[in-house]
Amino acid sequence: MEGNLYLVNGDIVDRGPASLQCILLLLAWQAASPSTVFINRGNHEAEVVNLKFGFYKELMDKYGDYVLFDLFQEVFSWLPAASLVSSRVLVTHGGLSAIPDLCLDDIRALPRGRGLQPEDSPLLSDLLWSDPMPVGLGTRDSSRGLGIVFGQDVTAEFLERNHLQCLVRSHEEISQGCATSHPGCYTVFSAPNRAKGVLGGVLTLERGDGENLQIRSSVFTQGEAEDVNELQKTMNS
Ligand SMILES: [Mn+2]
Repeated sequence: MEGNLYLVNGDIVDRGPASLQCILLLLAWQAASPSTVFINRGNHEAEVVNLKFGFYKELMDKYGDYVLFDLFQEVFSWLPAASLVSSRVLVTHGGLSAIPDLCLDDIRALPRGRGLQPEDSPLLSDLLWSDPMPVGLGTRDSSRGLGIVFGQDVTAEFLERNHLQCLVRSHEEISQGCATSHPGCYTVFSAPNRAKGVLGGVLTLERGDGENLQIRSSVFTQGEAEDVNELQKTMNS
């Protein structure tokens, strides 16, 4: 809708047989309206993951051309690791890092381009691969093999240090589309029916009267656009 900004939080490919159409459509929207459409990098916008989870095979089946795969890796390496909304909400695909005293400037300083892969940078890898712990404090290694798991104390300290309201991330399938993973950390997952019955989630961030943004969650089901907003609720104010 006119006047809205749209941020897609990564993992656009490796999600079924039409990943190519999804990423091309998003890139076309971004090219047509670069000040309106924003795309964060997910852990699936990466070479080793694409080789294993479908995007490489999809490109080879459709075009049989490794050069195209290489071009996509170049494009993916230019996608930002995170986006900052109204200086108050940090949106990244995975989560936080165990790097001490992590600041927004550390994220801004991350290199991009030239085919850079997440495993080339510990911070980039953590931002794209980490998960919040629902309970428990501190940080631990992740069973995913990359990234960490982090507690609400890590989130709270990061938000305080960077004068942020909250962290929004994706990366985990949430059957109800959106959830509060722990205080200050929301998860939104927007691929309905990835597993049967999974809802697609959308978070809407709006300026309110005060400093904080108002965050509302909505869900949709596959192929039923009329259901958008049907289950809207306010997550905080
Ligand atoms: Mn992911």
